[in-house]
Amino acid sequence: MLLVALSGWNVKQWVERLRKKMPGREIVALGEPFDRRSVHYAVSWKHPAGSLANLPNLSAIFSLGAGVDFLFNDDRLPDVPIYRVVDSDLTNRMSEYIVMHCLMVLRQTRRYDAQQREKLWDDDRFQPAAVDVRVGIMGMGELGQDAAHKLKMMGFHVAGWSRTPKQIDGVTTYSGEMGLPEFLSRTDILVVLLPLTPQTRGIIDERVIRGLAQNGRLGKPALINAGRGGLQKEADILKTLNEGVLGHAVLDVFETEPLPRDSLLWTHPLVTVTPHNAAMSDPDAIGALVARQIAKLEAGQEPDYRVDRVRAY
Ligand code: NDP
Ligand code: OXD
Repeated sequence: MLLVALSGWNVKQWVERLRKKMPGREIVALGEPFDRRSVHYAVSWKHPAGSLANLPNLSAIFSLGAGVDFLFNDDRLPDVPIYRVVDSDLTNRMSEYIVMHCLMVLRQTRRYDAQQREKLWDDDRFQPAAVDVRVGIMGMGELGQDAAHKLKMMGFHVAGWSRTPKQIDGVTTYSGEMGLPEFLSRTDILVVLLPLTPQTRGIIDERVIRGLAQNGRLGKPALINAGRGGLQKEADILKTLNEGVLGHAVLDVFETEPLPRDSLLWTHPLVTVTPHNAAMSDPDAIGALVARQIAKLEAGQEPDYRVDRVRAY
């Protein structure tokens, strides 16, 4: 039996979707009556803490998202393998978001929107080209590497920062705490695609923002965070924007979601807010992935995209 344990998503729709992908399999939603001994697999998106405990025959948990930080908030999470989402549709959507916002920062669309509202024809029409601008990506995994590739195609100079060293064609790479200062100092647009772990929580702080290049063709550096809100210190982002250290922040994720109505980020002229939809997963693709993963397990093979519980991503 497959247990569907979700919060904030339409569980009925997910049960129906998964039943279509796996006809004949018993699928039950958390909240309905079921025999806890019959559950072999669970799918989760922000399941209520403790709800996956006491399932004696559970053999795997499938996250319905790429990020798995929510799972580790559950201190009664069963000690079984966890698999996450890696999906080309999701990856493409994230790269669309990153490339679009890098281009919008490059071409100063906020400035022209404001000028249009004022009916102002600006004679200072100079625009730097992508080849004049250095993008730095924190997190060079599935999403970071695809975004790097597509940004390079647009002409940007791209560097990446990760936990372990990497060699990626045409991308300058840095790793670890030691590599961070040099990576930041050559970055005009900082793109954050890290997972939220105990090591990365709060990493986008004043120190990191002040480390960004102040000598770039854009004038001030920009920040784009589409990883997780817990990576950023919003007070530090506001402070550095107000002090003129940071030129623009594009934020898809927030310390608290939904972003509270009284957050100063909503109305700040140098902040772009999107509602955690940089890369919404296509539910059908994710349902099909879960079905393929279970089929692999039952054929005696190891499913893909296993989460390392020690690294927590
Ligand atoms: P991956 O696990 O494939 O990549 C993670 C990258 O982060 C790796 O390069 C890893 O380094 C690096 N990393 C992890 N910890 C550290 C650290 N302490 N220091 C430096 N680098 C570190 O993840 P994905 O690319 O698939 O996804 C990234 C995140 O994007 C997800 O965890 C999720 O939070 C977020 N996301 C957001 C969405 C949205 O709509 N806003 C949608 C989907 C995902 P190494 O390569 O050395 O292991
Ligand atoms: C994810 C997300 O992690 O949508 O998949 O944030």
